Amino acid sequence: MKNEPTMGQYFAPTEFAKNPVRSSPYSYPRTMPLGQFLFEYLYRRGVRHSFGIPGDFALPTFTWLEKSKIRSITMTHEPAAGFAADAYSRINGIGLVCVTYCVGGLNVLNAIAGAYAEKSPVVVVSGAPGRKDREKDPLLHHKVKTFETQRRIYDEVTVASTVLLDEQRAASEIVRCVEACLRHKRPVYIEVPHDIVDREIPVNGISGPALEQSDPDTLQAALHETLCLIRAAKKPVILAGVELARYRTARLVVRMAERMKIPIAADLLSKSAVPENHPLYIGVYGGAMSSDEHVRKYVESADLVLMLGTFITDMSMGFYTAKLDRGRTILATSERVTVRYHRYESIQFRDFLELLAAAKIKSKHFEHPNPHAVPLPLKKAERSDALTMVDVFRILSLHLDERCCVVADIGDAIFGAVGIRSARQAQFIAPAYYMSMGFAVPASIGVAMAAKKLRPYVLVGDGAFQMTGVEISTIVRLGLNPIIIVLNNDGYGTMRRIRDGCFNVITQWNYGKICELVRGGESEAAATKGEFDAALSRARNSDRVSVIELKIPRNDVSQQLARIAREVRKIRGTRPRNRCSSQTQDLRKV
Ligand SMILES: Cc1ncc(C[n+]2csc(CCOP(=O)(O)OP(=O)(O)O)c2C)c(N)n1
Ligand SMILES: [Mg+2]
Repeated sequence: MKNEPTMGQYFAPTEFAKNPVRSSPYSYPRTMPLGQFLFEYLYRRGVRHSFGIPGDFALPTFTWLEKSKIRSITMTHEPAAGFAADAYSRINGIGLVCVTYCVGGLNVLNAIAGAYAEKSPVVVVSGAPGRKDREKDPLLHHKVKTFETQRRIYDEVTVASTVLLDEQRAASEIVRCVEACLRHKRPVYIEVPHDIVDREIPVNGISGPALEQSDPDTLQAALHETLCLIRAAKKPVILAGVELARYRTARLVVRMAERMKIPIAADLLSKSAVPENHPLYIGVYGGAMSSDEHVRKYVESADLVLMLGTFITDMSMGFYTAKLDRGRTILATSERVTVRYHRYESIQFRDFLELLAAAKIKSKHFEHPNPHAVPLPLKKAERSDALTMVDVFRILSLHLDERCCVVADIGDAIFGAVGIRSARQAQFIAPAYYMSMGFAVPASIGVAMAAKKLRPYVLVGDGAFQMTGVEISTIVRLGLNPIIIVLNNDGYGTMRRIRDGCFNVITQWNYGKICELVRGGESEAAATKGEFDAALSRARNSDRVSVIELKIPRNDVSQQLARIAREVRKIRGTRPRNRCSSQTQDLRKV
């Protein structure tokens, strides 16, 4: 039964993350040191690892972290800690980043903004100046404008925030923030003044917020209208969104699809949320960015599109190339259910999906539009062919199975990854909406920590690698073994496709040398299909981190990027020009 679709470790949240609102019975003493309570509570709610960098204002907090059962991982730079915590949270159901005031907190902000945008439940704990330090508003190191600056900035990228200046309310504030994180699947901010963290705070009698419930009449009305449309539809399709992964509801949707025989497509952000080797799975839909024309045609000709947990973004809709008519869509998310032109509020996402999955509907007729979607094996005769981006994803697909998690960075790594389809279900993680470069290498640490049995396969462009690739240093220290594939196309290839200029030139590195620098792992380069295939086989058999540099012809891109860049050029009215490379740039203006 090796090829049976599995939901894998990706869908196995820790015990407490499974139960997002109600805490299990647990009695606290009457008082506890704040730092001890903070990390004990986070541990109870599912946090097992923390990513970050200390600083003087945060040292007392880090000391409590070290004493707790949560493992603290020091990274090379805060942005990387944020990306690692984000990836960890996506898999584990909640994650933690610990930093110092402003220099650390603001450094990690971009990653937390991405976690907010893509619904990833990260708790940010920041050390801070003490209550005493704040009297008379002195100029203290790391302070930007006021002592409130960092929290106010974080209000824009979190669903709850607090500064723990009041011992009496500290425990309930911690609980409020952590529960908001779990409920909304979005980051929260907890600021811990260094002179408060050791103090005893009252902790007895704290309780989580009440469980939110659906309004029964609204729920029934939404369900009734939905079921009428499904019954009438001849060719419905499910667009499985990322919230199915966040709210652990993918199984419900797969069960419903199986009973009604409705095919399932994913989008770029939700890729792998439902098993890609399931017989009802048809591929990634995203207008011009779809994995293939079959899935695009199928979704666009469907008479009903059930968008379940879907984020409708310019990226997932292929830069406005998606053709989905509101009059034939149902959009159910954690925020509301919209059936064609009717909006239903006050419905819990899970309640709606549970009823939908249990509904009695006659099976539809379904013919798979592309039943042979898995890649063809590599032929002997083609092994010496030069490697192109199309081959990269095909060859990688041949090596993937249920123990792999592809972690894609921004650039052609993510666009091309739309087309990855392996015979056996692999997981996929990428910042496919917020699109921040530098995600993948640090995120692989979060993946490895959250799901020990998953091996990360990192796809990263040379530009993105230069941002956070040095995090291999942490990977080596932790003894992790991701396979890091650097797509070296001599600069910012994605930007070049839209508009070229010397701003797309970066320094050519000797990428393989990174292993010498960090004193661990092994590296090799590949320029042909056969070399890449062999390098992947060697890396898979190694228990150390492997860096494989792929020499990609400068102007070669995946089909998805070629299509998308064409659309962006149309929208923005630009034309690609071919002016500079790291070889031709002669530093004219220096
Ligand atoms: C943090 C950040 N800075 C800038 C960008 C804009 N951007 C998107 S793709 C890209 C180039 C990526 O280059 P590389 O990693 O080499 O991948 P390639 O496009 O060559 O495949 C840039 C600069 C971004 N998305 N994120
Ligand atoms: Mg590049």
